[in-house]
Amino acid sequence: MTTSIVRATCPHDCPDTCALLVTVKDGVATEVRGDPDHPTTAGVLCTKVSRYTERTYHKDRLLYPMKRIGRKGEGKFERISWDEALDTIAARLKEIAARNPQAILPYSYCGTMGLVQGESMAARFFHKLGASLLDRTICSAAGGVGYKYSIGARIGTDVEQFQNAKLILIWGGNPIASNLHFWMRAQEAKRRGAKLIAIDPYRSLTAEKCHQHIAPLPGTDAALALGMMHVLIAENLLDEDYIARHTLGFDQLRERVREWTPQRTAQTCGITVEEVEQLAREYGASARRGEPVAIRVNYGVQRTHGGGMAVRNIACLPALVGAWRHAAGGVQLSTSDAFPKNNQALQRPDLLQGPSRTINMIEIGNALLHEASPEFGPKIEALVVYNSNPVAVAPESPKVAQGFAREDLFTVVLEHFQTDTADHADILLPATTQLEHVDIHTTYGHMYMMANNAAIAPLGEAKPNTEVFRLLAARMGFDDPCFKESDDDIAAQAFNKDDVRAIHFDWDSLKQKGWQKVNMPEAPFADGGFPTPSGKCEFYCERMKAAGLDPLPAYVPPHESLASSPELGKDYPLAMISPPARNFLNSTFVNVESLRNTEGEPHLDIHPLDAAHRGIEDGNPVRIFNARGSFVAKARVTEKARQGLVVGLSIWWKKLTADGKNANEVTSQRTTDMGNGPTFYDVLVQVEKV
Ligand SMILES: Nc1nc2c(c(=O)[nH]1)N[C@H]1C(S)=C(S)[C@@H](COP(=O)(O)OP(=O)(O)OC[C@H]3O[C@@H](n4cnc5c(=O)[nH]c(N)nc54)[C@H](O)[C@@H]3O)O[C@H]1N2
Ligand SMILES: Nc1nc2c(c(=O)[nH]1)N[C@H]1C(S)=C(S)[C@@H](COP(=O)(O)OP(=O)(O)OC[C@H]3O[C@@H](n4cnc5c(=O)[nH]c(N)nc54)[C@H](O)[C@@H]3O)O[C@H]1N2
Ligand SMILES: [Mo]
Repeated sequence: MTTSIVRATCPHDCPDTCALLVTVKDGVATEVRGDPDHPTTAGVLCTKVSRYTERTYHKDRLLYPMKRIGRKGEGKFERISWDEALDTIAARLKEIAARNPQAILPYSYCGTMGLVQGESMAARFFHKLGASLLDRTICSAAGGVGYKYSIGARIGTDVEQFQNAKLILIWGGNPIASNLHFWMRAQEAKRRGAKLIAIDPYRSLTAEKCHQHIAPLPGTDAALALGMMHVLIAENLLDEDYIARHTLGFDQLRERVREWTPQRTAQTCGITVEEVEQLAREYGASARRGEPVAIRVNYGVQRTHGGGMAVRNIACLPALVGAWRHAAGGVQLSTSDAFPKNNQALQRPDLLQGPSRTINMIEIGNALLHEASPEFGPKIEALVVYNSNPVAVAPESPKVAQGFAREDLFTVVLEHFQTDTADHADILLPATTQLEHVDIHTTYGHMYMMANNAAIAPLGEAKPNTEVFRLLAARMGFDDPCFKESDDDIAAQAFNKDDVRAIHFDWDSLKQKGWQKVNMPEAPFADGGFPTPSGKCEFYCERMKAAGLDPLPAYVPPHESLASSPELGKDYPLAMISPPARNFLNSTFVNVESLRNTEGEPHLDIHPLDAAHRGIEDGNPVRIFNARGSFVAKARVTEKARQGLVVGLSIWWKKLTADGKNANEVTSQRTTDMGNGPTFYDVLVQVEKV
């Protein structure tokens, strides 16, 4: 028996991007462990990924190409050869492209975060074809834009510093579920005497374990940050020297926040005046004492109409109190911009021969149902889906499902499993998992470049995404040399080596070592140097003005809330959010029995008073509905959900629920104030006993 240990990387859409050690015995992966030497992984994996072999060798893995033999969505397929599959696809794409290539749309997101199996060969293929472009906004677009307006780039406090902080605000995140290796640092900080405060409308697993939990109404975080600024300024809890040297627009900011009294803030956010004042005082006073104060702002704050502005406002707070002076102070949203990714080489946008239209992925429901028009362009005739499960994850699912059910739509899906989306494919192609292919990764939660070696041979006839697009490119007659590059060739081009951050990057040695930190200063803004046009933290932002936005921190209310849409609130008086369940990764892992059994079935957490009012008792099946749709879940009557809020942890596969529906039946396709992002947590519903 031969046994080897292969260095790999967790491919999932999670800030932690763990370093893995895969044990392989006679060609079979028997165990996946966290690398004890990798500083952030520290030998620890989440429950999901420690079960990675269970997913890889799952009895339902797609192992052969198939073609549809039933109705769309019915899930009936028949095995075909790769030649037949690829010939069919190439013939259809050629025929459509001859009329108008923009009638073809690729749809992908972060099933794998790998730069090779994500947007490399696939992007080259669709650029060369001249297909419609996809605006990949479904997750982090709003916050990313807002953060950059304030501090210039998606960089911030290094996760490896958080254990040294004295106060940590965990704002709109549930790291026990979604950012475990940050949580390990936060717990270490707690052991060393730090205070942890969770800001979350829901008493999440994380909020339960913090010293304090403040529960504002969804979509009101921008107001809470304004109220904090008001108190910090009114009570002079400021770092005047830092403000003078490294910020822009303090005087205008002072004027702006004058109106955001603790009373007004408390009323807007649905919390108490004391909570507003005490939060600001604690933050400002701790910084005043020279202690590192840190904010981990996560994605929960940016899934409502004003999500961009909320992140922008929060990103202004550290500069006011001089928190950036410490390596363990400041704020982290994402570390994505720490990596000098060479998108030009990976994706070859230059292959696109003319301008193409862009479709926003969160509006896929509307887009698929759109007829041709001068503004819209051609009707979508073909859809190629990889690394994503839009029928389960995209908002306003009734429209998405209706679009995918169109008999005149030609749909190709590359997948590991027969997901809700795969059920609608005309041609379904088996994809390799991370254990079966090569990749290179950046991360959005730490600062290591990560390598993934293939641990085992592909199962069945599965192929990497890259190989599928290589083979299709050959059939389409695309002869640019870039369509012949191997996965290793592509990985070797992933980073711009002229950039000081990755000057030491070398693919061969990265593959050997598994990971390598980028060159970044420990305390990135201790001496200012923000990557904004002014070089300062921009309280006043000219770029926002140019984009038609308020150039100062402001409050953008939700599209749907009792305060902002009282008419709608009469019929649908409850706010609904649907954040990730701990044992799922978006809709990935829902079909792994051991994990699904731990989650049980779809639940709806509802406050005792809201439940009593509707005659709902714990355990009752309830129907959650609004004008867009409805779904059924089992009520959990609990004070974890604040009054006026219901919570349905997600994202369930529709076909694995009792009624074949999930929380996205009721979410909307409306977008955020910045970045055209989604508003998954900006939803009013009504709930009734069934
Ligand atoms: N186990 C697990 N881990 C994951 C994922 C998963 O599905 N499962 N998904 C991954 C992905 S793609 C992402 S983007 C991240 C997301 O992970 P996070 O950044 O943690 O974001 P969310 O899970 O969307 O929401 C986190 C918390 O925000 C709260 N929240 C909702 N609305 C608001 C609001 O308006 N204001 C405030 N302050 N809080 C609000 C929710 O109640 C929730 O507890 O996690 C990644 N990690
Ligand atoms: N209601 C509600 N909806 C949400 C959210 C929410 O909080 N609430 N969160 C949103 C967020 S933050 C995000 S990021 C999106 C996530 O949406 P998606 O990125 O679509 O994520 P998943 O649902 O995990 O689907 C990824 C699919 O890719 C497949 N896959 C993985 N690796 C590979 C590969 O190498 N090749 C191929 N071909 N396929 C692969 C997996 O099997 C899986 O089915 O969902 C969004 N939708
Ligand atoms: Mo996400």
